Amino acid sequence: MTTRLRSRLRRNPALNLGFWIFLGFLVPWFPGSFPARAAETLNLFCWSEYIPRPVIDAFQKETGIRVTVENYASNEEMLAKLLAGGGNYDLIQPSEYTVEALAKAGLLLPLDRDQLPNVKNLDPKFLDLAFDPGNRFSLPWMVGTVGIVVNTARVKEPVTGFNDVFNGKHRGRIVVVDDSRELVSWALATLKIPTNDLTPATLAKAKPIVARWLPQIKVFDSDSPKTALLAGDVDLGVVWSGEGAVLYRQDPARFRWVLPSEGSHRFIDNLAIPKTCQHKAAAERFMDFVLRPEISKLISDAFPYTNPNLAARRLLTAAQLANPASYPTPEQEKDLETFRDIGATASEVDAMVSELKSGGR
Ligand code: SPD
Repeated sequence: MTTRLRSRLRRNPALNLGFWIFLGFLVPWFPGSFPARAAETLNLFCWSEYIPRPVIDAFQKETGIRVTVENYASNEEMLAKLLAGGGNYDLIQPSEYTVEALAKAGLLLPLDRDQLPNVKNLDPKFLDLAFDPGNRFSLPWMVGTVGIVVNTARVKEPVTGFNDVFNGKHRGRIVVVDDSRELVSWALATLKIPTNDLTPATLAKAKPIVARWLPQIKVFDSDSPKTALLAGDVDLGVVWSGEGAVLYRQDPARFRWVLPSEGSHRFIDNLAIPKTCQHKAAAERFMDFVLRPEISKLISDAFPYTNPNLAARRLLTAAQLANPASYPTPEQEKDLETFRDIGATASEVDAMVSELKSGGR
């Protein structure tokens, strides 16, 4: 070392390697006194009431990755925000038909299976389905149905299907999820039209039925439709199965779960990485983290949908597995259809329901 360099180091300790080693030794003893390296981030964009806070906290603690969460209440809301840009979302939670639409439009990143060893825990029954062959872009989060919750203390007559809910006797005493595609699919079911046979012609047939039903509904709520039922504000609900399962768990004598006799469908909600993702490694790390059996069990404890993770399901109690809203019988499962992407008709469905809701004919 030249004499000039040695004297520069003496005058400017920041240039001295020994100084940095010493600083590195001090930092763990005085946390907070030194500026931290910017933490890695993961921006989640997910359905409300679907990812328990303790799961996010455990992930943050283990990985040091800072997680932000923004919620949505429908696939359509998520799509609109995603396409508008600016959200910086790293991981989204689309249902099957929305995975299909996003993948077709080239808006999802392919998953790196080497980063996802816990895929082995998933039930093959929920993998490699038509909406995402080979699960190139998505992995199942939770699976569910849409069914009827009856408050048996208030409704004494038998309720077996949509026609009983919307027969006019329960006007102003009904809560439903606020989802246009759902509403239209229920109307199609009463007409015995297959749920994916959605064209302008079948939509026109569903229209008068939806128009007759809408004024009977008191509450539209996709986030927490159980709340109106629990509060006694309504007597009947057409809700996500996980919501029905929470009510059944709370008071099985009071809240009955019914899969509509006209037909129901099965949704498969997934995790997927949008093309605009900025933190792919963190997104895949989260995906694999939630596929651990003990983490996935926490999700089932909080939000009792059908868990597609077989290893996690082995950790559930007999009572959890016997909840009729969480786990339909094999007999019931046989008849469950799954939504497919319906392309441009989707906006017609939305437009029709919005128009009817605002009093149009
Ligand atoms: N609170 C989570 C609700 C998830 C519902 N996803 C269902 C989509 C049906 N099209």
